[in-house]
Amino acid sequence: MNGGVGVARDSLEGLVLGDAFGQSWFVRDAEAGERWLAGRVLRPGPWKWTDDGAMAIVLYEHLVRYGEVREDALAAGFAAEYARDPYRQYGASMHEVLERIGAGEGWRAVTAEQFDGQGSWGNGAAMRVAPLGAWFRTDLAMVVDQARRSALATHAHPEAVAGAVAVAVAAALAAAGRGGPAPSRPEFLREVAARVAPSEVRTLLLEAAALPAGTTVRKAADRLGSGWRISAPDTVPFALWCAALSPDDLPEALWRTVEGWGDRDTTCAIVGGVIAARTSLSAVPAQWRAHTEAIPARRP
Ligand code: F2R
Ligand code: MG
Repeated sequence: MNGGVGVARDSLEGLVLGDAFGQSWFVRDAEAGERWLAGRVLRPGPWKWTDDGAMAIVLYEHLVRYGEVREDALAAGFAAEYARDPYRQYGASMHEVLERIGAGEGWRAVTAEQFDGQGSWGNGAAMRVAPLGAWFRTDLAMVVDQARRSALATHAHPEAVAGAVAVAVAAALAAAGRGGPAPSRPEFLREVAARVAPSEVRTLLLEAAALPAGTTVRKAADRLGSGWRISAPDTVPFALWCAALSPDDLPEALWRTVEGWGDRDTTCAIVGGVIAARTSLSAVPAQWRAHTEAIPARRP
């Protein structure tokens, strides 16, 4: 199914922009960072995207090529991209996972062995998946199935899969709602949670939905986490709560998301991918786009 290259491409561009913007906020001087953020002073460019962008580009190009997730080819595609440029701040376990897959080992065995046989519950499967949700936006059952498959190529733990499903569903709902009014934050988060298997990710999505109107970003980050553990549960519910703060204003949502600090390239990548699926990048200031490292032309 070709669910819409254009909408998925918008989501990819939003994800890459969010990743690069968030990454620019890893500043050495935390006090100065707070001041710059309060004054909304952009960090100097260029803003380089990281593993979030690198893996999302691979996944998007995979969908353009095959129209669906083919796990063997996707795992090989991630490994090939890693071999081309391993210096994109990949998660710690991904170095071994992608090197071994690149060397010809089967992805199922390699991913299942990580962390003493638990598999990774990192946020790496969730950070790259929004364009897939946009791609399959007319069929939520398909979104869930395809997101699951895309996650398992690198992350065997059910929490990582749940995080990827949640983000993909959120992007699908955002894309499907283009041109119409956005749902309320609790409605949106509950609708996402309804498609996610029982997990800590789902429990925290429902907790996010129950946070009262007027909850500050800091308070939400305290309750939900903001990626300090680099896990799917402490990243995805917070990021989707942030995406629902201003679903029609991508720059505003990214400013607010950084207020949670934490894993800011990844929370911003998720927010960017979800909101741009609905809004495109039309309201993003030219300077932001000029600062952001370009997405390379399609590779064979
Ligand atoms: N913070 C990063 N990358 C670290 C860069 C360090 C350094 N500069 C370098 O290059 O080496 N950001 C990126 O990592 C996140 C995505 O991570 P992903 O792909 O899920 O990787 P990983 O390693 O599988 O999981 C992340 C960490 O979570 C903990 N963890 C996961 N599963 C666990 C388990 N079953 N038991 C215990 N801990 C588990 C580990 O600490 C993992 O390293 C994104 O933020 C991306 O931008
Ligand atoms: Mg990153």
